[in-house]
Amino acid sequence: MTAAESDGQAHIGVTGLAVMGSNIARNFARHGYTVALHNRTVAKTDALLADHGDEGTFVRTETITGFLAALQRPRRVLIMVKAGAPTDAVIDELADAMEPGDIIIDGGNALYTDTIRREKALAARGLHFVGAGISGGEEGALNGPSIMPGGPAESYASLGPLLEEISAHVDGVPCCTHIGPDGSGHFVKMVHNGIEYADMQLIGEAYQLLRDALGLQAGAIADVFAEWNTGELDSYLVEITAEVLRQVDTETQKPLVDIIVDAAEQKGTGRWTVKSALDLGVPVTGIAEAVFARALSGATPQRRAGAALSTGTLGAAPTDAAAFTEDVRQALYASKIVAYAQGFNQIQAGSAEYGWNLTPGDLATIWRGGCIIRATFLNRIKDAFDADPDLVSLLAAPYFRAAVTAAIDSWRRVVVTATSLGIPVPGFASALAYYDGLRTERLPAALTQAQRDYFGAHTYGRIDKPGKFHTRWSGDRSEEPV
Ligand code: NBP
Repeated sequence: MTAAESDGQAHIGVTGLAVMGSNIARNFARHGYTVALHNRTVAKTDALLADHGDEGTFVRTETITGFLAALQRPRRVLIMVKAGAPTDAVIDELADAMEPGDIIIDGGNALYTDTIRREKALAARGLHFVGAGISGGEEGALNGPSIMPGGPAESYASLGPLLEEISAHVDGVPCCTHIGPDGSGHFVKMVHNGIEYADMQLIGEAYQLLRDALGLQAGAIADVFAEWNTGELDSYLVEITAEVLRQVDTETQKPLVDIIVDAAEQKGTGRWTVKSALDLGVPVTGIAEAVFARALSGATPQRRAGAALSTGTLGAAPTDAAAFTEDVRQALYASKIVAYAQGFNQIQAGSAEYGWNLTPGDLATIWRGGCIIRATFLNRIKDAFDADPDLVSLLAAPYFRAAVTAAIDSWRRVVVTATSLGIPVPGFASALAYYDGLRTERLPAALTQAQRDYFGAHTYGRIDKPGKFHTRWSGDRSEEPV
């Protein structure tokens, strides 16, 4: 049903009606909300109405003035346009025509520092700006995404019920909650995407090990992933991996995965996560390895040059396929726990840096449904943070500690086997190195500190007394307190 323009009856407006915006607008309408529609190119608005206008009550508008006039006050406008300059352009146009108390929601994949900047500028004009991370892609947008809204708590009172209603629900709990102030929603969405990169890389390594160490075909590997999806690895990404591996190319009759070019692309949120982690000083090695592994896959000239490089003497392939498959499953699970532990550490560090006061357990809750990294084990993460809201590492929580203890021997065997067969497993290996790094009582960082003091007088601490010290390396080598 299409209502007439300019009657101020729409509960919410959506501007930007490409894949995501259209589906979210339909999702609102299906939940009984009247939705004002706007898109720079009006043909998209009309296409949406022609195809889905009967799914609820929509208000067709052509101009920003008409769009805003169609909304109840305070106005709630969701922007779903391309991140970056297009988002700024739309915000500027809206803000000029909106009134204090109105709410602008950016549901795009904005960089969180842009969101901080925009929130500050709009708050100065009396407008509420909500940077909302939305995960779940096209399908989630229509049927229930995971929504991570940041911004003023005041605006959430008016906006939250709508967002919670259209979000995914798990055990009756919405996959949407107020994350925190200004850029926190987009920050959390960014780290979510980073974890997604790590998860996909680890799954890719498991696939490659089953393919190259055991010589399994895609269909057989699909069966393994389907089986894994019935246990502690139960997750959307493992589920779709089985489906993808089963897909046969209609032209060649070969597994589709064997036909697709092995160069992974990226849109940038993984890179943002790693850049932010570098600034915050948080070791997110799993995410970084995943971003670099994609870059390596696309480094065509270097890979061409590398094709002729020596393997050295390779080890023998595993003889017990079932045992090796179970080892890979354990390695995947343990590495995944590390990736999440690192991601949650980044969220805690971001929260401290920006004073957001985030609640990690809430994030585990809203990631259980709707989003790409939805997984059964997020319940365990939520339990861990419920038991200890200040948990410094997931790896220290009793459940995960026990899970990794059960997996550790398999994990080491997999990394050793992969290395001896010349199969690259940067995700598995770096996760194990991180784990061993946390465990090791004396790291070589003491030597690093001494070297830094030697060439740069950067000083060091001592294990036996407080304070900072410098050794006169180029003098008599006596030590002085600093
Ligand atoms: P796109 O990211 O492809 O953006 C297309 C939309 O942006 C169209 O409505 C287009 O209008 C509008 N637009 C552009 Br481009 N420049 C504009 C400008 N200067 N002024 C006004 N409108 C402009 O759409 P999408 O894939 O639906 O994604 C929307 C947002 O959601 C993005 O920020 C994306 O990163 C984020 N996101 C996407 C996914 C996903 O799975 N695709 C998931 C989660 C979040 P036009 O029709 O007139 O060209």
